[in-house]
Amino acid sequence: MSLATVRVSPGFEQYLPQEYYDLVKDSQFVSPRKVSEMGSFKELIEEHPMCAGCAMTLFIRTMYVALPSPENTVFVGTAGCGRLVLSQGAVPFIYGNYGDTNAVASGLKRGLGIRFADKPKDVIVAAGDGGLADIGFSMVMHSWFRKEKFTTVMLDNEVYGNTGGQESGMTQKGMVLKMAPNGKKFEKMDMIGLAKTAGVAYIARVVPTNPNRVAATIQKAVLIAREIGPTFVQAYTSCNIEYAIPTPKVMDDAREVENARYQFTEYFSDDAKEYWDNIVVEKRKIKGSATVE
Ligand SMILES: Cc1ncc(C[n+]2csc(CCOP(=O)(O)OP(=O)(O)O)c2C)c(N)n1
Ligand code: SF4
Repeated sequence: MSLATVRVSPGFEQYLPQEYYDLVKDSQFVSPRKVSEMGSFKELIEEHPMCAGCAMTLFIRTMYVALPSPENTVFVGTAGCGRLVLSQGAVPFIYGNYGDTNAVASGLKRGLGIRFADKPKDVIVAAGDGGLADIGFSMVMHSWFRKEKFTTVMLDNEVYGNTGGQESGMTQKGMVLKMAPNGKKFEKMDMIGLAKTAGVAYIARVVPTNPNRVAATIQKAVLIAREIGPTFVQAYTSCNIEYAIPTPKVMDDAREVENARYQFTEYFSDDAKEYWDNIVVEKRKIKGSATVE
């Protein structure tokens, strides 16, 4: 998609639903928006069929607001709860078979690079922990080892939520779930350690307790993937249904988990760090310049 696709042809404004009009006139398609402005402009996602209070929706919504160039972004998702939101967003979405996301994204990113050599196209895989750490594990690892330039976002609810509560590799040891009644026997997988081993350029672990931090993390991940190499964001997005978290307590749970074992962590490879430091310096220069207002 390009901005020309969403722009309203002159004379057609009166025939468009207000919703669409708002999207093309007052959304992040038009200008970059801040998380604090969420709710004051037409977002790229509005309604979704996920469970009330699901933290994954908050995370995905924040991710949408953070996109550096939504009109030049394609999401790749798969079976699992996240695609229920992603397939309804105003950003192109491709459904990879369960487990295939990172292979699909590899081909897509390379193809877009050939077709649109003159402008960057961002590809983001967003899928569950089951889709990425279990069934898609080999595709994920090989896309990292091959240094494919796209972002992988793990929506880590530590369970197979969409299919009713099986344990995943990312479930904590000892956890009893509906379909793991004896408790999980193995440790939670260290995907961050594996990402480091595979040479991922930027890696972050984040909880949606701090939306500005989520947005900053996604922006870093997308921009570094654009220029340097693969990036990985592991996000705690609790499943209030399978973990029996009362809806009003979802954010309390997120804070508790964050404090106990899911602290914000980020890691840059040397070239990613150099690239990012330059971006920060350039941004400061623009802010400090008397001529740019
Ligand atoms: C090849 C294939 N195997 C299994 C399934 C069934 N399936 C659909 S969603 C899902 C689990 C999703 O769990 P996860 O990836 O952790 O995402 P969540 O729903 O928890 O967000 C499974 C096993 C499928 N659709 N395709
Ligand atoms: S099953 Fe869990 S992860 Fe899926 S939408 Fe419901 S609360 Fe969210």
